[in-house]
This record gives sequence, C-alpha cells and structure tokens, in this order.
Amino acid sequence: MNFIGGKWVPARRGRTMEDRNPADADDLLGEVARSDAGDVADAVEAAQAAYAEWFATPMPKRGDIIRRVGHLLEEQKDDVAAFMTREMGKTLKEARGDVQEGIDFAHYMSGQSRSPIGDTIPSELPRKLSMTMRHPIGIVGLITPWNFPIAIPTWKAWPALLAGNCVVLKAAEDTPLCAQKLVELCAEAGLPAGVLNLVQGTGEEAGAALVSHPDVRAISFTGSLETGKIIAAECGRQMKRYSMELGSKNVTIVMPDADIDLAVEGIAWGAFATSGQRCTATSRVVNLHPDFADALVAKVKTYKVGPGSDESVDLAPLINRTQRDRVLEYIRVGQEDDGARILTGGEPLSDGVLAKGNYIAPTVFTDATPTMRIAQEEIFGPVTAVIPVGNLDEAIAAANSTTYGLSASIYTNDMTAAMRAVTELEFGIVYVNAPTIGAEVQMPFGGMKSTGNGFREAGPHAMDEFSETKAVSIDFSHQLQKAQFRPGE
Ligand code: UN1
Repeated sequence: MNFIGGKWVPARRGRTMEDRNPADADDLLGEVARSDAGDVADAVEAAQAAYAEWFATPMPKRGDIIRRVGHLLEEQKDDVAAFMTREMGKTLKEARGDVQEGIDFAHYMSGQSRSPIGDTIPSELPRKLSMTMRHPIGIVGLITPWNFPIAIPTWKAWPALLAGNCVVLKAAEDTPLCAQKLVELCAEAGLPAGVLNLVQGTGEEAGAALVSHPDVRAISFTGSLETGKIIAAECGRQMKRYSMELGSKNVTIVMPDADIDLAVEGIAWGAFATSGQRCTATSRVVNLHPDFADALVAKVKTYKVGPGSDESVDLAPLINRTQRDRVLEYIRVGQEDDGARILTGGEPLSDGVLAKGNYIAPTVFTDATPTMRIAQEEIFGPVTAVIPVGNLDEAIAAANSTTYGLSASIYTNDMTAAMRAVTELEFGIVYVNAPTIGAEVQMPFGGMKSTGNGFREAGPHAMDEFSETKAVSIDFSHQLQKAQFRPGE
C-alpha cells in the first residue's frame, strides 16, 4: 500500500507487484502497490498540504517525534529484523544491526534537534547582528535502496524531517514492506498526516515521476551510478537539488607488517557481509603480504552458506535472480576476459535448501590488476579481487585508480604507511586496521569522485543535505548603513 496524507491506499490504477523472499522463491510476502505519476502527484499534494504546519513546528518538537520512533523501533527490533531477513535475505545478526542503525540515528538526530543550527558572525557595521539559520527546502523526494531497508531510509528521513521538510519516500521495489513498517511507526509516534508519504513502485515509474515532479525541490538518492546520472540530469534540467550516494569500488591495503589474522578476519567480513551487497563492501584487496591470499581462502572456505534466518549461516542469498546472474557474469568476465585466477568459489549454489534462493559461493580472485573490469566496476556480490603490488606507492596508486571513492582501509602497524594512506587515499571514508564496512551514524558518510556529489549523510552535518542556509542580518542602528563603504560615502 501507499501512505498518502496519513491514509493507506492502493495505487490509483490498482496495479500491484510481488514481494518475495530471496531465500525462498515460494514465499510471497505480499502484493505491493505499483504506483505511477498519478500516485506520486497525490503524495506531493498531501505533502504540500502538511507543509505550513510542519514548518511552524519547533525543531525540538519534530525531534521528539523522531525519538519516539527510535523507541518504537527499539521495542520491535527483533521482529522488524526477522521481517527484514525474510524480505531482503541478509542474516538475522545483520538485520538487527540494520535496525539498530536506524535507532541510533533517531536518537542522534533527536539530540541535534536541540543543538545549535547556525552561527553568529560579527558584522563590520555597528548595531547590526549577523547570523545564519536553516530553512527547509520544501517537499523532498527520497529514493532508497534495498540493501539497508531500514537504516538508509532513516539516514535520509530523520534529517529531512527535522529540517522541516515534508517527504515523499519511494522505497526499493525489493524491500517495500520494511519501508511500510518504518512509515507505520512514524505515524504511531505522532508524525502528522502528510509529513511523510510513501509511494511504492518501480524506479522507472514511481521513481522517475518523483524526480520529474516540479514541486519536489530536492531528491536524495542512494543506488547505482547509472541511475544516479539519469536522476542528476533531470534534476539539473529543473535546477533542483540532488544528493547522490552511488556505487563504489572499495579497497583494503594489506601491508607486509600487518597483523595477518586481523586483516583476514576484517577483509572476509568487509567483502562477504551482506553477501557483498553493500556500497562499502571490500571488493578489492591491494596486497603486499605473502601469506594473505591463502589465509583469506582458508577463512572463506569455513563459511556456511544458507538462508539468513538460520543463525549459524555466514553468507545469505543475493537479493534476486537478476542480481545473482549479474554477479555470475562478472565472475565469468574476471576469469575469461580479464584473465584473473579464482582461488575459491565462483559458482552458483543450489543443493537442497539453496535451490529456492539466489546463492553464490564466496569468491576470491587473485592475480588481478588495477585496470581489470573486476577491479574497476561495482559487482555488489560475494566477490573480492586480490591485486598484488610491490610497494606502498603502488598500493596507493592502485587503490586510487577507480572512478569511485567511498570506503578504503589499510592493515599495518607502520605509522608512516597508515598516515600516508589516511592522507593520500581518495575516499570519503578511511579506516586503519578495520574493515571498509561498519560506519557509525555520528560520522559523515559519503564518497569522493563518482560515488557522490559532495554531500555527506549522517554525522554532524546530516541536515546540510536537506536545508538551505539563510544569512540573516538585523540592523538596529536606525540609519542606512552601507557595508564596504568609507564613513560618509
Ligand atoms: C551501504 O551499503 O549503502 O558502513 C551503507 C556500512 C554500513 C552502511 C552501508 N553502516 O557498511
């Protein structure tokens, strides 16, 4: 169902789409509204009707509602996580982490609702007070992915709402019911009707209609570079704000002095958690350690592959058949076109219970070079490529040699190597002796180069994406004062 103006409604034309469990194709979670431009127009109208009152609501009061959603999510954490595993596939542990990220961010942002949101700045003129304040953008559209079905909608929704915007959310078509749950909790927490609307559907229909609607003044999108470019072009044409969190080709450098057990554990987690379906996934390892590749393979071979609902499983299914086939095609490209070597994995898995889901064995390539397709393009699956290099200069050059720049890390105990990586890596997020995944909500999240367009989500400046800065000056001199002029001019 869609949620428009505080009511659950079907798509105007009555169309629906199926929502299935990635671990079990026979498990149909429901038929979900498949919306088009008409539904989007209704949602935007509802958002406009709610705007004046929401704009007039003091920020700490908006923050109180977000805090209440955080508490509701906390109470229902295990149930929401179990539902997420059924809808999206990730393991229960990871699903709980996903919900926890939404909870943490609710509490963080509700705290920000009582924190300073501007500066006072000295004026060059007497009896004039200058300061900055924030102004909402208006109606904003949020387009969210399926890999973090609760966390990412909250990264966008909490600061958008706190800043005073009214929101239309278009959730990923693979995880519409997690979004529905989140919106239900927002309503239960007292968010007024029309302030947050949900329109379900495909990117091509509902997403495109949201992007092109003239009254939607900003779009915040997390997804692929390809789709991001289409959205950016339309937003550019209409001169509306857009913030992009796109693909990446994250990397970990393993130095010869690294604590090898720690590096293997971190890289296996970074590469294969969420079956590699994170925009922060470690899909390249630039390696200088002679024992690393064998040790990684030994670790990965212990992985249990299966449904995320089985607590003992390490690697859960991919989101859908199309994505599974896309990843298998990359594995073929890696071997045949690129000429890299597979050390483990590389095949789909379909024995027993696996037959009903979209499984691929965790896959490690070695002898990759920085320019190969598997070392350049985002795969979004359980695949990582080890790129052997000779020294730190080559390692940093290889790490920086992609168009993307979200997350990078280095394993070393050499302070110079660590400091050079921190300073020279062209990535928005850099870790030392930790994996590329696992960002915390109080840190800015976002990437350099083609990963984004300069905005950062979460963190202390989360509201920048969703508000305008207003420069305000109050002159209480009772005369015309002219800045930049000499007295008397
Ligand atoms: C994403 O994959 O889009 O740092 C987000 C991490 C998570 C968020 C990933 N906290 O891996």
